[in-house]
Amino acid sequence: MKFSGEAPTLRQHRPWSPLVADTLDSLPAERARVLKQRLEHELPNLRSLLEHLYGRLPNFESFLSTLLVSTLRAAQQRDADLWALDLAREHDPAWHQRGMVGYCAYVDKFAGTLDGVQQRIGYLQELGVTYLHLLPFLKAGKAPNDGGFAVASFAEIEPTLGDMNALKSLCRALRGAGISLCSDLVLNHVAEDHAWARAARAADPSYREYFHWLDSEEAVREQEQHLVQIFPATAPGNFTYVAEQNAWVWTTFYPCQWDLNYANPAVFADMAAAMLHLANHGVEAFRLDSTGFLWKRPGTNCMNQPEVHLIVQAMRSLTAIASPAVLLKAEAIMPTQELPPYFGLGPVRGPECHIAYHSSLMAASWVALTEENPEVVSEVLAHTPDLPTGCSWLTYVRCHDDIGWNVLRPELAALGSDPLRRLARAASFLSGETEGSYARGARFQASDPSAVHGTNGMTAALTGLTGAGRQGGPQQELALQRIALMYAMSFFVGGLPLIYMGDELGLDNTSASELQARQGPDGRELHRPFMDEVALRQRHDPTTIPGQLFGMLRKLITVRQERLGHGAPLQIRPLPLSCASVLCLRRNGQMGLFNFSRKPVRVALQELGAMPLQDMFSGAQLATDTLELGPYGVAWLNPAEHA
Ligand code: OTU
Repeated sequence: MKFSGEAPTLRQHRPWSPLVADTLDSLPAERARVLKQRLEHELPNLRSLLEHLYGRLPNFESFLSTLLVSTLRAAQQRDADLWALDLAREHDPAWHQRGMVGYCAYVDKFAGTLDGVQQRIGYLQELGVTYLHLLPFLKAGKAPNDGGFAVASFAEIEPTLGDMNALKSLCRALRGAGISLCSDLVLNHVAEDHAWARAARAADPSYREYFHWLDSEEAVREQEQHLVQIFPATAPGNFTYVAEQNAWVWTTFYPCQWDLNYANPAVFADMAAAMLHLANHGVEAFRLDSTGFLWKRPGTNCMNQPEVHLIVQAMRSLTAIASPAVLLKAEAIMPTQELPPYFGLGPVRGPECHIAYHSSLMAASWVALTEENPEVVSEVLAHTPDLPTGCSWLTYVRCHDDIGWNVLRPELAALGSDPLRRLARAASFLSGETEGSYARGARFQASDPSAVHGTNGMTAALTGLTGAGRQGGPQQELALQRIALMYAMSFFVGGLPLIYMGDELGLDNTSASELQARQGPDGRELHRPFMDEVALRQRHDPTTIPGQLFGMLRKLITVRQERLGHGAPLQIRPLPLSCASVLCLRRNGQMGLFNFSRKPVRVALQELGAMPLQDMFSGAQLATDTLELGPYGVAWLNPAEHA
């Protein structure tokens, strides 16, 4: 591992402490043998990562030793089926790269409770889902709690959703159905009513050190100059005054979310333990929430600091010891060029996350849709690096958050356009403000008229399906084609494409009455509707909108599984075509064509190079020398040797 230009120190591999040796000795022989091997493999790197973070502390050796002991204990407690899964996946690191398909939902909105989700496994299987991200289900702070992203206990389930046994049972049932459960791991902050925050508020000195404090208004003002605002309208500022302490605690997001201080090794150790505990309940993937914010360096914007990668790589190393079946997924909503480090490709080299959200690609696809021109998508993909073996992009059309626009600034600037103007145009179109716009979204955090922040709304609302009135007709047809286009692109590019709950049935935005009933003013509730049971029952009826969308996604999933190669590393390259509205992507040898315009187009096959070509959806070989793409039309093509 290299870090901040220091010469790599050649470190004599020290044996582990007597405490670690005793722990190993106390384990059943077979587990001890495997764990010893894993420890031998991981420890040099893990030690070096942690030394960079905490090596200056006098008790470093005992910290490391305690951490290793608790990691070994976690491995010891792993159920036999999970232990077996660990062994299998250790020898097959590409296990998650064979056409995995994700689905993301709130437990209550999808199925009421964790048990309810278990009842819906058949539905997920029918759709073809193999990865289920359930939005926060751990015990949350008192409402409003940022949709559960203010966690009050990492070892308890939100009581209205179930308990830890229900989680375990759900994970096992999902696993039996070939579906991996992903849980959020909200690493950056805890709820103000989490025990750590309560103890800190009550002046417990060791818990005070779990957080970041500033002791004057000047210090707050000074620091704010360097920081961004995540929720400028509903939660301005990054600090919250705590009267009991007569000090300001760092709160990047809502005031009820206290940022953890990772300079304190106890924070790292507690969060690692929380992660391994959840993994032992059967969680197979962690969505590392707000990963970019974990390390504060005064005088900087405190985003994407090198230490973030030391922390995440150390977490990865602990899972490699105690639960190697587990995937780590970075939720770093950052410009494209900031993302490679989350795969361990930055200055701190080494295994890090398996998966990361490609939010620039998502945002770019919406700009492209509004401009009826995919130029921005091409620009984003041109700057998207190939990934190391075992790593993939998570691609998506919508999620529970807004579409954040500012990640696209670098690409728009590179295209020579005024980023603010262009993003403002897309945002105004999608919120339905632009004359003639089909969209029914809404602006998010739009307090500053000179800035552009994000856009809310379900896919159906943003693509014109809602606006078309659900009475049939050409506008509805166009909207359905837009949805198919957006998902087809996501499925073509992604190692892990994610379906956001409701999109498979074309659900509209949360209703006005429901929005009113919900606590808190957060505009993102607009795209957090409850599952519509009527729509769900219509999914097999192709004369209905739910039937058409469900069928369309099923088709994408099957064709992707059967015809699109899954080999890693995956290379996605845009291929310029003479027709400006068509995005042409090469995926290893295969091609995806996406017409972002409502006008039908013809593409001369000659421009694509390879011949003959097979249409993956119909299975037929293309017989003519031009390819017709209808309004928002899509084609996935195989060169003959793949066919
Ligand atoms: C994440 O979001 C979650 O996805 C949000 O739902 C939470 O509110 C937030 O963390 C706090 O836990 O910072 O790096 O809409 O894109 O807040 C990613 C803004 C984040 C989100 C942003 C985000």
